[in-house]
Amino acid sequence: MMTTSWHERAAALQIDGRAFIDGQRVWARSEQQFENLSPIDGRKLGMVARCDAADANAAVASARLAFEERSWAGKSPAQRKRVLIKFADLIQKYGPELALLETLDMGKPIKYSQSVDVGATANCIRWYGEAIDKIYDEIAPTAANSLALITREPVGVVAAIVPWNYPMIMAAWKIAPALAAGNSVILKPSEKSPLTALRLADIALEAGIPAGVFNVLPGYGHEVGAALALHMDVDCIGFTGSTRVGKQILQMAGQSNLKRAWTELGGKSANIVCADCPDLDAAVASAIGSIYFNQGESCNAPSRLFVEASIKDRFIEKALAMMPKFQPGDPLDANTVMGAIVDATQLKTVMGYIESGHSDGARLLWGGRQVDGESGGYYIEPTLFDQVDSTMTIAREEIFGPVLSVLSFTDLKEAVKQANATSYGLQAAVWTSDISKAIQTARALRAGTVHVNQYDGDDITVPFGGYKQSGNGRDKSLHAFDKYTELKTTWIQIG
Ligand code: TXE
Repeated sequence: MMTTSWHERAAALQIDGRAFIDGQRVWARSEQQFENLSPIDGRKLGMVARCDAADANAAVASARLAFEERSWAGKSPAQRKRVLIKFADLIQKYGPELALLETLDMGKPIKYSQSVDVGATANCIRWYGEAIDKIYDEIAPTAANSLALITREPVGVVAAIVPWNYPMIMAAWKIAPALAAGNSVILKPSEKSPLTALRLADIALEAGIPAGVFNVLPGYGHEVGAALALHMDVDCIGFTGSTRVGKQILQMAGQSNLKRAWTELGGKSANIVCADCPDLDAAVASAIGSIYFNQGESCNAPSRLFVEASIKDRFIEKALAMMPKFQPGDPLDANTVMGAIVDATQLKTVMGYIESGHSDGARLLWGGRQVDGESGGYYIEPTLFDQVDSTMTIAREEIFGPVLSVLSFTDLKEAVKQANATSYGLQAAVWTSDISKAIQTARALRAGTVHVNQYDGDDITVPFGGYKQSGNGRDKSLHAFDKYTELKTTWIQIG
């Protein structure tokens, strides 16, 4: 029996662009809408509610009421655990639909929407659900005539503002620990990729999350996003996006009620391959696979490759042999491994950086051109520049596209110094057979995550976040609870 192609499923898909407030799908109070186009071929996916301050007020009021009435925070840890596990199970049940929406919205290959994004989203929500009745509070070692309890309490109403590169995963990293801790949550997806966030709201309600506890407000950042960041009744904001907007978020938190503000921002991660690399083929496969995964639209993409001069020619030769595999293709084709750039703006930004690589004197070894999709859309060849130096724009600024800059070094200390010399500090890697060199280099690299002889270390159990202007706080792991809870000390007089 012929399976229905993803194109046929897309054609049959019904898109609901309404917001989700107080347990119901509603259009914006202003009745304003925006057109949601797919980067695959520019097709119109549907109209989406363009929420603004009035909708933010309604969502915050509903979230606050739910929190005050303790319809969620008042449930036992075991009850909240069961609901979040059910939420995760339903995400997997609706996985194919969610994967299709994600690919249509932002252009990533359906192969990965299915095999990475759906699973990572469900696993994140399940993991935090399972953690709820495993985390204990404390009793402090105080004098015998008193009892001091140290307890974690939900912070209250949490706003989560997320980007377009991994819409569901970035949302799950925020809403899962926030909901697990008993908060009410308002999610603002990127205007470039609102659809899966809206479907997650429907699914959360089906799982048993009470009305008001989880709301989704699609719309523009400077409108409904800013309304949430400035809102006097939002207690905490979790933001993932550009460093530029992250700075605005922190300012708005200060201008309003000094809400807790946590930011996961940009990156320009360095991948350092020494001549004594234990497996050169593995280093090449990792470097190339990691930068072109998700069209290079990953904040932790290893976009600066430092290769020791004595092995650089061999490295480059092996890398060039891999490049054809990442030629962009139809994201709805199950064999495609690199899809569309999210929109015309991002395509123009990336092409601008490629132009600067030429003008700064870097040597283009592969790609560098826009590719026309069969019926429009936004595609760029996997691009590799050699003879890059750290003064060049493509070595200093985050491109957020399929562009790799190759630099060479003879002195590892100098390579580490250059690796640390950007405003970012999200991730880094070092490849060497010498364990002492690996540990010393990992300690010297100013980054929130350092990989040794790999780049794809990833697990919900480890914290994710950056040094310097890559943000503050951490997503994932039990450490994420620190962002969405308050610590309370309760003294009790004894006798
Ligand atoms: O970011 P933007 P984008 C970074 C990535 C890149 C950027 C790409 O490195 O720099 O994010 O995502 C909303 N008030 N990361 O272009 O423009 C906007 O609507 C309130 C790092 O989407 O910053 C969207 O929902 N909100 C990360 C969100 O902010 C505003 C992983 C992000 O938009 C706003 C993923 C405003 N004034 C991407 N303006 C990591 N480090 O983990 C915009 N928004």
